[in-house]
Amino acid sequence: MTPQRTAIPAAPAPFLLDPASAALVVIDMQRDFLEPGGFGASLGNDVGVLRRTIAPLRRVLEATRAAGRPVIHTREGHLPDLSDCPPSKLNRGAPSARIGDPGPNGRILIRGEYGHDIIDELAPLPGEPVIDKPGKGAFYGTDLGALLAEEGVTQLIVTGVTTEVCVHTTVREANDRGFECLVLSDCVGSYFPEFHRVGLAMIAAQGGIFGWTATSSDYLAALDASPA
Ligand code: TIU
Repeated sequence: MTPQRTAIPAAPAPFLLDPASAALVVIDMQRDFLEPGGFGASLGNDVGVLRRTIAPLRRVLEATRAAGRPVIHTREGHLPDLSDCPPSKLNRGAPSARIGDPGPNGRILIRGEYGHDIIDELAPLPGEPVIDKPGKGAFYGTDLGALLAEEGVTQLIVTGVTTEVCVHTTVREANDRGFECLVLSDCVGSYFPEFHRVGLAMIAAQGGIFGWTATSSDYLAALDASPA
């Protein structure tokens, strides 16, 4: 049977949503990136600029849950003994605190610490998968690919932070694995407005070289219009 698809206005062309094959991916909406004293702040960033993503993402999360479609959360972080953190990542740059150092929300970017977890506003529901990843991409070193295959997912609705780092890396990984990725422009954010703008443009350039971009309101309207 041909799947029922709903066209979402998108760049560079409409995205044909097949709700039965789509999953929402929420990338790294962790205190470590969005709240003071965490990894993002240690790198010298103004973490407050990411907060505009929270309200639209919450609406997307609730609507996707209500439509009965899978929601997958990811978290970037490392084991307490740092055995999964390559020295190249640990020693890079001149941050105010390094991965594993103590901070106000616990050790920076370490699994199990308060700062590593997802912000309260977007907390996963019981049963929603949370993929812990050591890298920027959500496929590298995780079982995300197997999980999506099990669920019959071929389309990813991509949200989270940051646009040009973990969102981009994940979209590139997913695109090479054959997934159709729709990135929701107001539900992704960067510490750098210019990187955000260009990061989105890069996804949709050259006929959609990595995927599509659309607003969350256009995604929500399509979800509403889709057959149950
Ligand atoms: N620094 C930065 O912009 N991002 C990251 O290190 N990780 C994610 O994007 N999640």
